[in-house]
Amino acid sequence: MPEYFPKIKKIKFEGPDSKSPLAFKHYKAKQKVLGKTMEDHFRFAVSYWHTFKGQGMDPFGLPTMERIYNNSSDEMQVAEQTLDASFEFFTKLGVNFWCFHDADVCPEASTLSETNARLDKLAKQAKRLQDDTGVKLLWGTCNLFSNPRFMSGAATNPSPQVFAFAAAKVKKALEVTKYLGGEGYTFWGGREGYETLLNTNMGRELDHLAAFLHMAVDYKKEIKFKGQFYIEPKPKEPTKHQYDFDAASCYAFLQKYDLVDHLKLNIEANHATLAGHSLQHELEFCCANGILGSVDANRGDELLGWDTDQFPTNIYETTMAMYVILNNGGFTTGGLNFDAKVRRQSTDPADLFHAHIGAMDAFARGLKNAAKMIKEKRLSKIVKKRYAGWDSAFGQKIEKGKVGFKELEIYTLKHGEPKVNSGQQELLENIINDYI
Ligand code: XLS
Ligand code: NI
Ligand code: NI
Repeated sequence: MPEYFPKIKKIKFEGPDSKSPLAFKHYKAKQKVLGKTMEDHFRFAVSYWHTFKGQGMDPFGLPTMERIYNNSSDEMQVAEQTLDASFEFFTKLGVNFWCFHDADVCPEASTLSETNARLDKLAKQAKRLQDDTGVKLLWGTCNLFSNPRFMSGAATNPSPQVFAFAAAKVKKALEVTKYLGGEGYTFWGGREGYETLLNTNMGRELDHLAAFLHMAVDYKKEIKFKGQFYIEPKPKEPTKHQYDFDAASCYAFLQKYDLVDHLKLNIEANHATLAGHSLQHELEFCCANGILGSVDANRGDELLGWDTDQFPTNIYETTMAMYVILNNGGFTTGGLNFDAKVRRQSTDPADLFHAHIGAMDAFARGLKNAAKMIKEKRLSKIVKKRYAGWDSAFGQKIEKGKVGFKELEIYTLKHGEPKVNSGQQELLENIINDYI
């Protein structure tokens, strides 16, 4: 097999003093933190679409990135070369997982059955590469947004024929994900939303989306696919309004349609900020409701209002994210998938490595910081104290539903004005900075 990244050797841990751009300074796969190796904490995954199919196109310009694996006019040959190149990349980088959409790996043919036959062929190759390298599939997914047939949505399309086409695609994607031993499967509502309410029957579309997910749940059972289903919130882009707006609206949707037991959430940092939240907020919401599944690790740009999908580099953010994730017991089926792309001007193959190395190091630092915060309990003690009143006999009576408005009025008339306590935000912010 030819080498596709001949200038790059296996990336090693060299420690914080290393000046080598192609080495880890903080991420050491086998190093234990809070009793678990870093690789097991993170379960890092590379996303196939950005890293191997992204070529620097934007709405104003053509691709900027040349890759040797694209050097053929035969699209199946390109697909096969790209798969080989990707596993060389995963191995050299030292990540244990990958994620892909059917359409990233497999160029669509003119009929569904031909496309499926192509996908089978490529899945076989992927399986062989997985077996050879030990790299596993964190989750698979289906692209229901690029082809023009999906311009008005997939499960929420006004046409039942498009709904059926989408169902057939997801059916196949589930089979392939199962075949590859995928630990999960993600539903991101590519164009499940609307551009204008003038032509949209929102209630009907939501019912259809739920029906679609129920069919997926049924089929999952039928084929005995054991992976975890995820739904990935995003408020806008490509449509003006996406139904899976944020974690809270996904949760309400899942509850209404009796799907909570079947789907957890895949939270993406840049989608959180597009929804006017922080990544930490979205994670915390999921933990509070027992629905955290996996994370698409990236970041947006503070000054741009779209999904820039940049690699995470902000240590403050990785620290707070890991703090929430660790406090929730860490990942089980999920992991950290770098749903991120290098900038359009970062045209060297080496830039793909720099991007991932930087992101993995940023998370390693976040993990070490968060572990120290958890061990030292400076933050959690203050939070615990802030709510201590609820642990008293009086607070417990309320929490356990033993008193109502009448008793609380009697109590208040007797005890008068409650004492107010400082929220100590600045103190807490200073404590965090002690760890960064
Ligand atoms: C796009 C989404 C997408 C999903 C997978 O914004 O993040 O990449 O993660 O379909
Ligand atoms: Ni994503
Ligand atoms: Ni995104």
